[in-house]
Amino acid sequence: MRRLVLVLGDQLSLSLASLKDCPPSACTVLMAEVREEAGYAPHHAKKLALIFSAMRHHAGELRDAGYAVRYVTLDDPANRQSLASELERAFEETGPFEEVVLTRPGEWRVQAALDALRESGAVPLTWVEDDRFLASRDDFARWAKGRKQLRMEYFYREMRRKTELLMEGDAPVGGQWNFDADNRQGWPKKPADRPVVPAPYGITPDATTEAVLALVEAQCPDAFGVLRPFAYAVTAEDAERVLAHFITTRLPQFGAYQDAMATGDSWLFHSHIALYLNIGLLDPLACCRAAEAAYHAGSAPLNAVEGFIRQILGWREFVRGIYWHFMPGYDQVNALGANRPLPAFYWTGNTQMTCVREAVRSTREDGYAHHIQRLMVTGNFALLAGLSPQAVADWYLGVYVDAFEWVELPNVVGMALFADGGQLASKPYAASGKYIDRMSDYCKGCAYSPKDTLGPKACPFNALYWDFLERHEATLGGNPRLGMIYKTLGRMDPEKRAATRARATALLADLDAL
Ligand code: FAD
Ligand code: DLZ
Ligand code: SF4
Repeated sequence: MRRLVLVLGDQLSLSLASLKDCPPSACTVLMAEVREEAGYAPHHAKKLALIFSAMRHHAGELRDAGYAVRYVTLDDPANRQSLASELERAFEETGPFEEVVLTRPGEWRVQAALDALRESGAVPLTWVEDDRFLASRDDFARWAKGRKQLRMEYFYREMRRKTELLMEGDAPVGGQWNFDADNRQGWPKKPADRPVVPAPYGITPDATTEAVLALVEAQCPDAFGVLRPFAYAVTAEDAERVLAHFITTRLPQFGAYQDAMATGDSWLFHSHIALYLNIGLLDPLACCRAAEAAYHAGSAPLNAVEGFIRQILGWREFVRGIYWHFMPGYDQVNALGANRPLPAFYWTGNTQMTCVREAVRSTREDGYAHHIQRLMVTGNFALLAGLSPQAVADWYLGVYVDAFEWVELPNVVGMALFADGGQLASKPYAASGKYIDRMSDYCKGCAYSPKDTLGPKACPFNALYWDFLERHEATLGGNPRLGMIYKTLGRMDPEKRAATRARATALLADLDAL
């Protein structure tokens, strides 16, 4: 039986579900670079290059494995420029096929478009589940059923038991599920106190990548961000090297400095592997096992290893579950009624706020900022300033090389903006400039002062923070996790409170001036 398999740009695993049980001799693989995918979000130029180059390398590996691969490039004049129309064209031109099989896509949008093609009768399409996740969509639905609240911590414990990662029988290694209390070191203010950060592991582009870089320059000249130098891995083999480099050089300090932020360096002790996990070049369980092995070998401490494993086994799987549980509709949530447009500095980095400028700088340069920059700087600012969740989500979906809606959307509307009203998080991650000052060295060189709330040089985060709490008191005031902070607000001198409100109103009236 001849099978046509469409392999998407984030399905670059040789063991992909739709290729299983089908000998290469009976299988034609279709891969297509299309404008619809290149244009549905304002993608970073490096993200376009990453996807196209990784797709081309993967096509080569599939051919080496014996598959017939029909590969359509972005600039092919016959390209109809959408996944559905390229699937239909391949079905007509290279058939006959008895079946067309697809591994379920990561995004609801793509699934809906291909379902519409199936329902039109043009292509006999069959879906198979994507088994590259440790919890299937059904597993998550079973776990979620009947629960009043969906909280990552409880999901994570089940995943630890299921995978037996860091377990001693029924108990977690070290007697605790979570070592976050040890993972909150800020970036030392004095240079002499700072740890040495290993340089990130870079890959020199080969001829295929160079051709793709030229293609992106020619075909997508207005793409956001800086394309060159390009040093990301585009093959599974090189992605494995990036992972191995992280495990030996960065993992030991990953925990301690996980939340720290440093001027000039967004990479710090993070792993920089989300992009590879999300397109199929790395396997999540293998990444967790590699970290666990480092702990057992005595080369990385438990707080670092548990923290790293929790991000992948816990957060990554949990947000995917949340996405499919609440889609469609989760992309339209707006529980706090936020509707301001995105200030231009999200794109340009042109702001006097050092923390935001730094986060946007690395975002523009590399399509990367680490989690706390995404959550507590650009995300926190968007939350406090009441920026439209949909505008903010569009930005995050475009600008990061690892951004795919199934992981981006819950992190943005659920974690950063509380726009889902608490379906993902138990409270908003709102913070004043004090938090950013504690965790970073940003404030020392900033035009604003983190210690002040009032006056032209006062950190904008401060007045916006109190104003946010006041504005949303009716919705958030009863949240037990915010009890202390609402008590402090209640005790604030009425004159100071009115002045803070006035300062916030003035800031909100002209965000672009910050
Ligand atoms: P590390 O800090 O080294 O963490 C290790 C791995 O854990 C990551 O590679 C990632 O796979 C996983 N991980 C960590 N935190 C999360 C999380 N909250 N959700 C899911 N997986 C997690 N991650 C994406 O992969 N794509 C996105 O589009 C994305 N958008 C985000 C938007 C916002 C507003 C926030 C707050 C977070 C977002 N994240 C996203 C999660 C996280 O910030 C990135 O996974 C991480 O910064 C990627 O860098 P890293 O590989 O160095 O991660
Ligand atoms: C992100 C992306 C881009 C930029 N381009 C393509 C493409 O041309 N062809 C393709 O098959 N996939 C691409 N992708 C990845 C898809 O957007 C991704 O598969 C869907 O969003 C489903 O997760
Ligand atoms: Fe950011 Fe405020 Fe610190 Fe400036 S003072 S870096 S705006 S937190």
